[in-house]
Amino acid sequence: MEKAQYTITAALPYANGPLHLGHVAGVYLPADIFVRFLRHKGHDVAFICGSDEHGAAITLRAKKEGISPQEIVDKYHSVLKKAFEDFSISFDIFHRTSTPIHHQTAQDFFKKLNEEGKFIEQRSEQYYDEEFQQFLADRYITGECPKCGYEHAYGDQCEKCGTALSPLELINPKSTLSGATPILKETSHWYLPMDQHEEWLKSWIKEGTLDGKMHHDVSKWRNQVVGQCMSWIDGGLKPRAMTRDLDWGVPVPVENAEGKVLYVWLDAPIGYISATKQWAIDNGKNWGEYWKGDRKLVHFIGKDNIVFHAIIFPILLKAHGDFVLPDNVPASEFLNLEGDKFSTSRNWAVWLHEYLERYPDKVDELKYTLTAIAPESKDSEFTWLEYQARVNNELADVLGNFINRALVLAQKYYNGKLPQLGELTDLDEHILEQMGQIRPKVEELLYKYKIREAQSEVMNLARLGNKYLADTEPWKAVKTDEKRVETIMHIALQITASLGILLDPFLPTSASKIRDFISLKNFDWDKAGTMEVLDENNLLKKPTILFQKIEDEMVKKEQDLLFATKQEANIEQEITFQPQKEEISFDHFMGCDIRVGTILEAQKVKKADKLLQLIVDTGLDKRTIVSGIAEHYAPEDIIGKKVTVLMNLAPRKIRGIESQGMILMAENAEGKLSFVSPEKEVNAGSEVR
Ligand code: B3M
Ligand code: ZN
Repeated sequence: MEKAQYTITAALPYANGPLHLGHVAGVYLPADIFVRFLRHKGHDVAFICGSDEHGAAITLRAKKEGISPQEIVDKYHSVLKKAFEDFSISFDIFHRTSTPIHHQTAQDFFKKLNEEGKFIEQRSEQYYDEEFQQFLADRYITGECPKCGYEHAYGDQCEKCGTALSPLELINPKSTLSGATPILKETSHWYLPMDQHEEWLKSWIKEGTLDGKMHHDVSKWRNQVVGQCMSWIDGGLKPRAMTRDLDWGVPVPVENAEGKVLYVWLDAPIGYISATKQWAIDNGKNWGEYWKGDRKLVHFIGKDNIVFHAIIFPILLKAHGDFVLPDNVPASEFLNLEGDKFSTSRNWAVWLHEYLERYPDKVDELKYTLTAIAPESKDSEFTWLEYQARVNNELADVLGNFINRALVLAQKYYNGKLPQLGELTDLDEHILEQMGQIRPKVEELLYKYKIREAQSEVMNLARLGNKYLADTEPWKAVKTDEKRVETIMHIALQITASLGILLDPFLPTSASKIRDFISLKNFDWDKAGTMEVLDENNLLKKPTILFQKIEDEMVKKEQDLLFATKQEANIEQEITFQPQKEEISFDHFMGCDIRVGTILEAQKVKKADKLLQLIVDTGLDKRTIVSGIAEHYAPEDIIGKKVTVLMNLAPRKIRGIESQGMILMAENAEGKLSFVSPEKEVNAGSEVR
């Protein structure tokens, strides 16, 4: 049977910032593992990615950094490209959507659809900033969310309650350019009538059929992807504008469309096609083969991109007619970080390029951890403690330990030559059988996009090896039965060799080190798990340590770094202040009698968690005040404290106790209370004004 041929894409990251571990764990790493595996299985594969250099994501960033959009995309394209290279993500090409070949490809695509009447041109009123003389793209408008009242909702979405919005729904809209209220102005756009595509989409998503024929295996699609698509479709698809009034992007290739560009979500996925074209030119291939016929097109993405890859782009591809539709859209859920969502704006992130700068020789340690916790079917979380535990307990203690033991013993007993396989015991037979089952299981899981489980299955081989050595104890047996030890070591070394193969998609650097230790040059994936990977010609070298343990210091350092940014972010962004109160007259203020008092006694008020009953020396008298500070101060800690007292507040009964005045407290954003105490020594009774 012909081997399936694949075109694998990974979401084009916006060239407006660096990558964090969430992007890596959800999209780029699983895609890379899958591709490396396919290549080993002999499938023809193109692995396509690039930076997404259009849309408001770019222009807003440019505005923020005070440089041009071109400078922004140049800067971040290189940052992204380098990070991917340093992390050994094996794209065949990492392209850019600002290139002429992309603009041409996207425009041709649009033109064909437009000429064939696949779009609907429609006039409508849209927000326009008069000062900047510019129509406002969704992200350029903020206002109050009609659902939850959040005041800084965007024109396309409220980030507080998650509701998808259109700019016209915002209450009190404001332009983010000038801050002014935008006016409505008529403009015209090209709409994709998505509603006309509901029927075929339904059976394509649900049954995997297209034009009555089997198209793909739905059982391999992740539940959340099918679920999200069906809820969009069942909710009724609406026509969606495929053009925007913006001065950054691919110009709409139609006369009299000045100032209009293609919608970024039209142009970006076409970026997969233009990147393939460039790659084909560079490598003497025919790009068309990668987008036609029986090709399996697979999009690795994050869950926030599902609708674009599983509904909108398929509609466009089908309407165009020359292309295959995706065979699968493995979308991941989100990765969280130390108990909180990754957030670029709050700098709550571990940035890939920074990790790689700090730990250039710990690439596989990060790959392993991220795959082990990959958010394949539900959200998951990265913590530095887990990273340490995974590296120390699994990579170092299981994998590294096994490889090291096997190779050190091979040096000691056989000078680096492979000993003969002799007669097999029942235990050996059992081990061989288990070894043989691992590769097929790994393959089955990978073909189903269960990458996390596949990695753990490969680790089972290392576990098996460790257990085999622990059970057979060759270091003891060598004293009594050398022949037996030859067989044990032969098996252990074949396991080592199989690990050098099966680990390769997941941990390419370490796998290649292992293969170097055993001089394994012919890489034959299909032999993994058999007794035929190594023979007498393989020289077994002295191993070096594969994985250093992660010290507590490193964990502490990383945690501190992270939490320091959180504190900064709190100070800068999260505190919102109450607006100033209405003006009062001086006399009005002088009407308040405020003095310094000393707390003489304090006790909890029964059955009231929040209240303390205080006796306060006010200079004038010793009076009882009931204060709601019991959650912030213990009675015994505050005796003798100087505090500020509002004296002439009308007395009132609280829990049956008459309170004569009020202790003034400072309250922070989290509701923490603190006494307001004189900074120098002053007597009780001193007036405050
Ligand atoms: N740049 C959005 C994102 O990074 C977008 C993906 C494009 S894939 C064609 O989430
Ligand atoms: Zn809202």
